[in-house]
Amino acid sequence: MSKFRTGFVSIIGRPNVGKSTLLNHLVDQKLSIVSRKPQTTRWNLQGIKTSAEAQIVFIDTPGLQKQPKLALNRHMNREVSHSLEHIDIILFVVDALKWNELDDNVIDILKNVASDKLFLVINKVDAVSDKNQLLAYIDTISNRIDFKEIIPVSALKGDGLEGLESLIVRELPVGPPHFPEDQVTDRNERFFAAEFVREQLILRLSDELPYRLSITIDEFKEENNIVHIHACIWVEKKGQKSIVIGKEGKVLKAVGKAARLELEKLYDKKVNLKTWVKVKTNWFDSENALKQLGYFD
Ligand SMILES: Nc1nc2c(ncn2[C@@H]2O[C@H](COP(=O)(O)OP(=O)(O)O)[C@@H](O)[C@H]2O)c(=O)[nH]1
Ligand SMILES: [Mg+2]
Repeated sequence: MSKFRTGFVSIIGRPNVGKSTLLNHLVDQKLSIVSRKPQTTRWNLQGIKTSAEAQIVFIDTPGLQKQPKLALNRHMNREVSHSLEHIDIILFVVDALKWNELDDNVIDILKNVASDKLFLVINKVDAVSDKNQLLAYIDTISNRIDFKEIIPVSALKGDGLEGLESLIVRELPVGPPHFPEDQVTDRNERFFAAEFVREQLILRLSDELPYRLSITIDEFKEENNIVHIHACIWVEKKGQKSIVIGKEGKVLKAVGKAARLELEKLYDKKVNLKTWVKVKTNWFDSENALKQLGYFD
């Protein structure tokens, strides 16, 4: 136990590079919701992995947002800045195939971080056929900023993750664990109820609408081994309400069913999930409404 290592590892990058997929595979559990659409992750989320030799607390963060004019986007960028405080290692995740100006913005932020804390994680290498191209890509990035380690991985397939983990453990300070060994996250069951409902909406609704949704959990109680959940879906306009409900309630029904199945897996209990849709005008650009919807807890 004397050589036990413990530390915090933040996962940073622009939207869609695979940060949440990486967190889920590193902790062997689906905690963070994943989609091909930006803005899927809105909150920092800790995933805790404890082994005989170390406890690593991974922090998944929202993708860095450009020009944060809206209060919601400002909130997401604040989450990213917080995740850089009191951190032992930062994983800067990039997509092996695509670089864009948002990656440049992430580099600007990371320039203030000591390079011995910085790992460059090149994700989605499963999708790269020309490995020489990959080497050139890595070269270009490492000419711009120094990294302690550079690790190509496929978060989706799990390739390279064991190596990544052992490099991380090597860098962590010696110290006792911060969390009980069976704890996998800092978030409570309520949080996942809201997130898993939001994930199903993101998957089913066309591109713009998911950004206009937020979920609150108005009731959460366990009785006779069944978890009873009341989830409210907040939209900003009446028209959006009918889209979320769908013809004859089809969309909402499908969302409720799929989210329930995911939650039953996570909790390992039966779930009774009820959903409502309500309108709150312009919620995503009001600090006050964001507070009411739980964004500053
Ligand atoms: N081919 C491939 N796709 C991936 C990989 N990791 C993530 N993705 C996909 O990239 C998209 C964005 O993933 P997500 O984890 O939500 O990215 P985030 O916005 O950075 O958290 C999803 O469609 C994932 O399935 C990978 O290693 N290989
Ligand atoms: Mg994410």
